[in-house]
Amino acid sequence: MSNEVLVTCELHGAGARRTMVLRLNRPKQLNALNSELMDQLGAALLAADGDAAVGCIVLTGSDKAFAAGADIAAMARKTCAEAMAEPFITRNWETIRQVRKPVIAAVAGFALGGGCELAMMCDFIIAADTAKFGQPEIKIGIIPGAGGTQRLPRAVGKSKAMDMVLTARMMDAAEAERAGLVSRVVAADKLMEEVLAAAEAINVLSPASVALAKACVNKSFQGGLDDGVDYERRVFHSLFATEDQKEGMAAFLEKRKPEWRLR
Ligand code: DAK
Repeated sequence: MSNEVLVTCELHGAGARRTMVLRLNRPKQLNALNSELMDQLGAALLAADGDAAVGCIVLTGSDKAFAAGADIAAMARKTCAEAMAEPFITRNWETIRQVRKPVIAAVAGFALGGGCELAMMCDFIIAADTAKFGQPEIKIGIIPGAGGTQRLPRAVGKSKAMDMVLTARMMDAAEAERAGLVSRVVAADKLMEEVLAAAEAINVLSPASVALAKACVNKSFQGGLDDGVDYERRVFHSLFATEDQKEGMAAFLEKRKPEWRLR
């Protein structure tokens, strides 16, 4: 275990309740999400949620990437048995769902795969005009595994979700706003200013009504979601039994085109 800081925490604002900005910090890997980073993120989220001086939490990345997905190198050689037996990237992926305070995703650059899924687990997304969203897992022989097949259709409708999940194409910020995936798009150099202003507008409100309003809006999305995510997880794990998953991930890491073996 390294001592690298993979998530930085900065408190903004001056009122009774301030904004905690959590920034994903693996810039060389485009913030690819590994276990250590997700542990640090989970701990930072829970600490901010428990801190009475914090009103809102903002989750962000770099100018180039919010997060380009789960770390492919960390999972490329997993067997199906290992994926099923270990709490394989399920252990620390959904801590964000325990948070009662609003979490705003500030997305610039790539939000792909698990990165897009993480942004969708936030309460709303404000995007820079440079943002690109996608669920490209199909290109490496897997499927979305952190709720993408369940949350994306709820956000953008079935047709566009199918298009994204099956063709792996990316959606730019303008399309994401039209589709309802993001609440607003702003100029990249104004992203943090706009997001902090949105957070500040919430920070001055009653923390109880804010937490309950969040819980109620979330309730409208819950029907069937847990079953859907459980189902998706089983399917995701079982893909590690295929040769195509090994080939898809190996090809990415070796920077070549995959040769699908159809088994
Ligand atoms: N994993 C590991 N490394 C990554 C990465 C990733 N997802 N994305 C980028 N990198 C690394 C690249 O390998 C490269 O490393 P070096 O070669 O410099 O060592 C570095 O970041 C810069 O990337 P590129 O050179 O590729 O940069 P480009 O600008 O040319 O391209 C790109 C940017 C984002 C289009 C490209 O990097 C790309 O296609 N990245 C992969 C995107 C992807 O396939 N994402 C989905 C991964 S699968 C679950 C939870 C979560 C998940 C599943 C289950 N459970 C709870 C069960 C999630 C799965 C995924 O996200």
